[in-house]
Amino acid sequence: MKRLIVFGVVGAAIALLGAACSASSGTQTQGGGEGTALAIRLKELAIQPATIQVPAGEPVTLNISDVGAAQHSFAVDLGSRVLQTDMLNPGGTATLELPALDAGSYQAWCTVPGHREAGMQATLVAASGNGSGGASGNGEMGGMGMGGNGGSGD
Ligand SMILES: [Cu+2]
Repeated sequence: MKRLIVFGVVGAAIALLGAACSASSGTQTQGGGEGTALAIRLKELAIQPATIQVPAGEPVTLNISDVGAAQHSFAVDLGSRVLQTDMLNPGGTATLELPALDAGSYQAWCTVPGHREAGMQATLVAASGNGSGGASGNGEMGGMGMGGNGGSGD
């Protein structure tokens, strides 16, 4: 009879261990890295959106993609320094990690010579305070001037 009891205790202990193990391994909390990520598109002589709105005071990740037919890049002047991506090929992507910014406006542009002057620029606006709703989707540009000048000169 004693042996039966011992086995019973051991068995219970093993069962408890098993339960503890499976419980601990099954209890993975998803530590979602909080943070803001924005998609930026580069194309022939435009950065979209032309006004890039980010929250002030927290890091922001910009996911930049070249959706055009030529090489582009993305640079932003943060005042103390300029951050920029590598030159992107058509279809290429890059990630730019912005530090926490003071509220204000920052200039962004494409570093390819002539592109900024031709309108390939944007304003990055850092604003404090979330939930200033009213996202009015007026991003449509009327008539995109189809530049007829085949731009591969020189
Ligand atoms: Cu460009």
